Amino acid sequence: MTTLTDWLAAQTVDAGLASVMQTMAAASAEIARVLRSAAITGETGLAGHTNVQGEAQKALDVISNDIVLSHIGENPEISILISEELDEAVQMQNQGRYLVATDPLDGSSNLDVNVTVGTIFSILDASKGLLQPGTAQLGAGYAAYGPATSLVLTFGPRAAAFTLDDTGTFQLTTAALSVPRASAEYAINTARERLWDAATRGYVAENVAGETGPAGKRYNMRWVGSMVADVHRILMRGGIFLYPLDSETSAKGGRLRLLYEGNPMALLVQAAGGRSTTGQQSVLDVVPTSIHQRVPVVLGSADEVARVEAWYGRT
Ligand code: P6P
Repeated sequence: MTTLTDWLAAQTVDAGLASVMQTMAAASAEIARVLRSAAITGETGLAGHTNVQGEAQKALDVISNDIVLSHIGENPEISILISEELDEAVQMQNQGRYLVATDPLDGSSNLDVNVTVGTIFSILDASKGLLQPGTAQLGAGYAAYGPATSLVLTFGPRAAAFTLDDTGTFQLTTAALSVPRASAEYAINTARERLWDAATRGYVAENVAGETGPAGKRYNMRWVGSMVADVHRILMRGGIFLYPLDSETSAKGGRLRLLYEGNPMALLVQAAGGRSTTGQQSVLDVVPTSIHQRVPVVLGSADEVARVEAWYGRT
């Protein structure tokens, strides 16, 4: 087996950048340990606070953010942290070259029912400011806390997957993830159908029409309600994830956040041969105007994303 440390050493990337990945991997392994016993220690209750999104913070959101902050503070290569759980960007004591944007615990509404949640992160050059498009990312990754703890990373050219072993070491389990171009599985919250735009409605209707419809094949639908879980499934076996603009989210620019959900996930999926779109452009091309900006996100198997883009092109 190849450990994360060995894999990073073999990558042709700056040692400082590799150390940022190690830092986020170590933080993720600690969060995994905390989650495993949270129901026993009673930490899944509300923290009594709300985050910048106005969402009730779970105790574990706060704990996970603190864990990330602690690990990042120990890495002199990281000078700025942007977190879903913090209103403003944090200037660390260190003058390092790198900025990390993270959702420390995405999907935390699933915690009480023991459904996979995750930590998502994006790595940028701190000298280029807080508001950089996804194409500027130097790396990205997520940890998925499920039956196993998976870590999926990219520096751009490819995406690799690791699994946490019982010694707390991440072992390489897939050296190069590849999202199949075609798929018959889509992920969208269908309870929002009445809010969808014509393009989303048209694309989903073709899927529902199955073998006798325009798509000419039978589709299945999966929606976990945890982006990390849905995206991990897509990276492992293909499919498409949609959280498009709808009549309710359009006022805020979308549901998911650009810097620490849309961008890292789009970079990972594209590194594995998939595609992403907001409906109008690649997620990675959106130039942020604020650190907690929201964005519509469609990503996954290239042929499926292309069908969605075609629907937006004609509506
Ligand atoms: P809905 C979790 O809160 C999250 O940010 C993503 O992880 C997930 O894909 C989405 O929201 C779920 O949204 O509308 O189904 O609750």
